[in-house]
Amino acid sequence: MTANASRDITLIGAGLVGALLATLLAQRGFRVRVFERRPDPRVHGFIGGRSINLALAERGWHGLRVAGLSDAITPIAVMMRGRMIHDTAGNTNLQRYGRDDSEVIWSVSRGQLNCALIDAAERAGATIHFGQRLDAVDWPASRLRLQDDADGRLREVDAGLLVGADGAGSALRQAMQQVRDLGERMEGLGHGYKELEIPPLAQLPDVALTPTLREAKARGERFAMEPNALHIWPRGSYMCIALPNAEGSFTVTLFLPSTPLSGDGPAFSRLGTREAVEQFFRRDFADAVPLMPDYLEDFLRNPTGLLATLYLDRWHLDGRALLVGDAAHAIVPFHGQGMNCGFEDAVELADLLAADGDAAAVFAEFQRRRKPNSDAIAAMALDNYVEMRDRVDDPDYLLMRELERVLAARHPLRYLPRYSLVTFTRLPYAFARERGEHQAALLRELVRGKASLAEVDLAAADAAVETRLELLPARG
Ligand code: FAD
Ligand code: 8R5
Repeated sequence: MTANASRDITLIGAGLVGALLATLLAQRGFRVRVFERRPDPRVHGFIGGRSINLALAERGWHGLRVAGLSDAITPIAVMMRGRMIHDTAGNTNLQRYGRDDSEVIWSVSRGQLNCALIDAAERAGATIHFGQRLDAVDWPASRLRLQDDADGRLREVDAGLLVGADGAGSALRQAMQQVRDLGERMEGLGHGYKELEIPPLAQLPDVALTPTLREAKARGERFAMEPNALHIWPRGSYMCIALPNAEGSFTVTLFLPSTPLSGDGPAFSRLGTREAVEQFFRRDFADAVPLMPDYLEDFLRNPTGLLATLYLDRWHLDGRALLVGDAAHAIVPFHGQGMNCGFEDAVELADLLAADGDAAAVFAEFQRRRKPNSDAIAAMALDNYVEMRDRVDDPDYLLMRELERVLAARHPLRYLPRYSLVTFTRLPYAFARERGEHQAALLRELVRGKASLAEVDLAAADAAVETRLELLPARG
């Protein structure tokens, strides 16, 4: 081994997490080599990524800040202040996420974000080999087999220290499983998703528009709905959401059971024809239909995405290989935290590797620190599906949210809603989950049998907060 062996790192995957990690490691003096299956998205456009935009929150921004990239991303991000709830009659209502505009989330284009991260990795000195798919690992010989995606040719290179950021279907994970049982468990949700689009206002024909929207279009407004919100059409056991894109469109996602939950419940399995899809959308999403001129074609043409949580007992093969991001802990999307969590992984790993040359010790410590937190966000993401699709328009829930805001304002050092802990702080996810449980138990007791905030005994609520909730750690 050369003296510098431990400063050489091979990454598999230049997706969001791999490209950020490559940047952070190169900035810390590591020699970083990345193999990415897809062609260079800066040359060939962004392919294979079905989603057009993602929600970026504090944990994600922190990763970008550490890499020196936040100033490059800010101009392409669209602020989302809260949830815009669309009821079946087409009425809308904005529920703010935070106290003010300092507590918001941001919609960014996946393609632009990935390209910016790849540029940064190369600027920092990393070498990215595009069109190179990891095919297999020869562990005894410490060799990687790669396949060139253009001509299908196989080649072998030295493995070195391996980090897999190759996503939920990780090839490195599969190769690791051949020599060590990682305790993999994939839990399907039984729901899938379909992506549709609301184009920019200028592209919508006047006949489809309400008089108000027609005027907005004539004034040159870009968006067909409120741009600074995450739109939700909650419908009980399913929902649609929409996130704004900077150029004026929205990416709409329908989340729906794969097969019916009840006799007459809607499901992807029942939406095989144009007529069925049209009937379903006209009944449940009537206000969105006029804004989606191509939704029937898109629905029938676009693939149905699958939703699952991936759990592993082990993320590493002693000091030889480690999994990060979705390759280690893919989660369901309902908290918008998959990338945010993966960026936390990247920062934590880069810091650990920079501080200690013993890869086996670093990988074990990484898993020890991150696994409780990825388990916690996996569970909270599952909870948030029920909240988004079923509870956001329920009176009991709204009363709890109202009381929660009052308590958070009266006790800023003790009470912070779980959504805020996850989204606006960098306190560990496991802490957010535990604190969230205590706060939820307290809220449930305080609103039991109450119909409005006026009936809640605030003095008793204050006392309960003071005695039962410890002071929060300084916001990390
Ligand atoms: P990926 O981004 O999947 O990157 C993996 C990379 O590895 C890819 O570039 C792939 O080509 C490459 N690769 C795969 N196999 C090989 C191989 N054999 N050899 C070489 N390279 C390989 N998260 C949020 O925080 N907020 C959101 O709003 C949000 N919205 C989402 C919307 C959609 C539609 C989806 C699907 C996910 C969303 N997520 C969101 C989750 C987020 O996309 C993931 O958590 C994040 O991309 C994980 O990053 P990653 O680098 O681990 O994996
Ligand atoms: N991922 C998101 C949230 C929480 C919003 C809230 C939810 C689409 C496939 Cl479903 C979803 C959120 O609680 O009000 N923040 O960010 C992103 C989400 O879905 C993404 C766009 C998605 C996978 C399809």
